[in-house]
Amino acid sequence: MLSVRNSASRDVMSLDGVWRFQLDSGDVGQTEGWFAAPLPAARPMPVPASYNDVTIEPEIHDHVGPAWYERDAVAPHNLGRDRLILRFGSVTHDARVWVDGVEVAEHLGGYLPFEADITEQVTPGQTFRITVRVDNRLSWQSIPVGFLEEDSQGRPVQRYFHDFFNYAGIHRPVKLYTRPSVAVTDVTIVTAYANGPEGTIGRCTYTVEAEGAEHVYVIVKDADGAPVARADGATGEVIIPDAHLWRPGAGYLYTLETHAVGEEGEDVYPQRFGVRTVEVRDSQFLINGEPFYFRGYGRHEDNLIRGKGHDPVLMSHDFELMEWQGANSFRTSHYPYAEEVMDYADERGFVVIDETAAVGLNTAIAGGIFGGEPIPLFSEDHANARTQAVHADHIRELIARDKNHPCVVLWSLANEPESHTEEALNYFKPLAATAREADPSRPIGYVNVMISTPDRERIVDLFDVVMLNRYYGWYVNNGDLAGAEAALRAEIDAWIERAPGKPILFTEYGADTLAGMRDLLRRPWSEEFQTDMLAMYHRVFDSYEEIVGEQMWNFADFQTGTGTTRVGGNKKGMFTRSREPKQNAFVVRERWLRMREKS
Ligand code: BDP
Repeated sequence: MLSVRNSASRDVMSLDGVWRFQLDSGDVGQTEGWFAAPLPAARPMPVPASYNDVTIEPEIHDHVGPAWYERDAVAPHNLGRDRLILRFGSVTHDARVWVDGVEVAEHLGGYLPFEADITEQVTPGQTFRITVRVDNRLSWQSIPVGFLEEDSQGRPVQRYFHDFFNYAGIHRPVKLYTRPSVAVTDVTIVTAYANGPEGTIGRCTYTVEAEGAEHVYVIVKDADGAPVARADGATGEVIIPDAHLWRPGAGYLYTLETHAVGEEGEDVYPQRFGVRTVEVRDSQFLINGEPFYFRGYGRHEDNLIRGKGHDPVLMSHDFELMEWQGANSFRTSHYPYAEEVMDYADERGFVVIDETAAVGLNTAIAGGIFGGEPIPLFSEDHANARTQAVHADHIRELIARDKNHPCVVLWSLANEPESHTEEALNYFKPLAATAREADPSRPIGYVNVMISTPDRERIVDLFDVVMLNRYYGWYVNNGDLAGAEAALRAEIDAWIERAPGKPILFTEYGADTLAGMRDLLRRPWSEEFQTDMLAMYHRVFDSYEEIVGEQMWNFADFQTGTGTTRVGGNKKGMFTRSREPKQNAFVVRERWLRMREKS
């Protein structure tokens, strides 16, 4: 799906701001037709934001079920023969949308965009009402999975197998945009380059899909907007003389200006891209043919008050912090991030591991939390063929959204799924094929959980890299760093034997750390322990050539559900939730700046 861009033929209007909002605790809104008239008892609610922390009402914070948003908008008075599209960056988790009482869209999954052509529902220059039903419930057939229980008062409680809080609402910008009826509907770009006597020759292989077009042509413009090459036809190749590569730390971007011309007019769509290659070979991760070492973090879209609502101020600040620290990459743990974040990473030359929302496909991890009989995960009554189909659709949607981002170098199909059983192999085999079919140009991986050790693991052969989340020193060998180091080394040795030739990437390692807690004995939970534990991991990583990256857990403290292992959230952050550095941030900064200088 194309991003929303302004162009000579497209106008964009923002619908962000304060909307009207109402909980639907009895799930009666749909049968009572809340979409057909203004909401019966609405209150204000900002968009984009999670609704949970905006008010101080427990009913809203802990709500499980549908909630409704509504606002008025005005259709452009000069619409002419253009189409009018209503687009949501994300609505978490499931959405239904009406315009003046007419249903125009439905979307499953909380972290990807969707849109609806509402031209027939509006009159140019007239006000219309947008109504959105947001349902935050997770089931065995959603991605991520979850299930419902009741508390002692008979109220619904959402259970899930990941720790971050189940924030909900309209999380990303909402836009109205116009485009001609002749329209560019998709663009796919794959790049390559060759170094020769005349410098670097870039090659951009492209495919444009267009509606109602008789003729398609493309112009490549450089970062200053100067045209450097052009080609005719909906598919083809453009050669870029003297090309600037997109490199980690130097995000040079070109634009493929695509023109679709038909009887009804012309559409112009500017698709940005970078010239770069990605390849996995001989235990190395190569970007532009050079070994790349990932320095960075697993992150979350999470902050005070706004929850998972996209905020350009916070986004910019987070990138400043990452750069200050010498990081060059992050993983979009544990769901696709806002398109604005991906654009920004492209521009700033950050390298991104792009992860699906398939987190917590693993009932073993939460076994201790819920007690009772273990749940057979991949089975008819739980994660079944329908779940797999939803997961496959989600992978296709993610790749369709992010395929042209040079920052994305690797697709992560799941975080810590069950991966040591025959059922897991059957579940993931077709999904790996789905990802490869949707994008043959990038490597794929999944993030392995600690209990799926190399002697038990069954699915790694489907993937190009080994991605490990390890907590030796924290959940295992807590406080015993000597024991942790021995266990870590033994396991790395076993992975090298189990998956020869595959690069190994540490996608999580960390210790809960209460900011301000100092300890002369350097024990767990103190700032000293976090520093010591990460230093131990880094010493180990430095002694293996097969290890191609360190992404610690987590960039910042983040909100979770409550529980005996969480004190006001997950505290494994390098920074606090309000972005103050812990002591460790300065120590890791020295290491990463040194590494940046050498690379
Ligand atoms: C890992 C998960 C991550 C958690 C982390 C932790 O991938 O989402 O936040 O553990 O417990 O298992 O801190």
